[in-house]
Amino acid sequence: STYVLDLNDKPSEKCGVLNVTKITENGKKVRKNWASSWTVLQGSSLLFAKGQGGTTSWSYYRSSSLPELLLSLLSSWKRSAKPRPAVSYVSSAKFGGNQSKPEFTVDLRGASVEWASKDKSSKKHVIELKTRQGTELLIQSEIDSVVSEWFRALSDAISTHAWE
Ligand code: I3S
Repeated sequence: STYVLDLNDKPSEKCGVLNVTKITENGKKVRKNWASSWTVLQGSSLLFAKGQGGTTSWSYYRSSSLPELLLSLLSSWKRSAKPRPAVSYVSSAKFGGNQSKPEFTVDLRGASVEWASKDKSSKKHVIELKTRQGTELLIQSEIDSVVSEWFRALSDAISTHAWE
């Protein structure tokens, strides 16, 4: 698990488990579907991999294969101008007998984050992320410090990549 902390030392490279739901997709409102997702921020990309069952994501976290997975993911992103098959690393990887399921990636260039207003969710510590493509996500954790760190990391990533 210390490997994960190493990655998290870099402001725009961060990973962890968050509760996530889309509320809008391509400008159209969609039904909320809160799910626990393994979340990776790398540069201007935010990737969500949904675990099967609530504990799957934590089993990655503890897995010794995680650093290799993330490093291959990160180096593949860095190598290719267009970050195309990054998700396949996640989809082909098995940890502790559980198979991960790639959900989606979000392009943070031109996106915005704010603290979600009360009418968006009854939950505490909710970030609202809006992409330029018209997708809106709510991102939440019961642990307020976790959400605060993500708020800062996402804001940093958005401003760093704003002019790309
Ligand atoms: O914004 P809403 O519609 O109150 O969101 C709640 C619903 O999505 C609810 O599921 P149903 O669609 O089966 O009613 C979820 O269980 C809730 O978690 C949602 O609200 P919160 O306040 O938790 O985001």
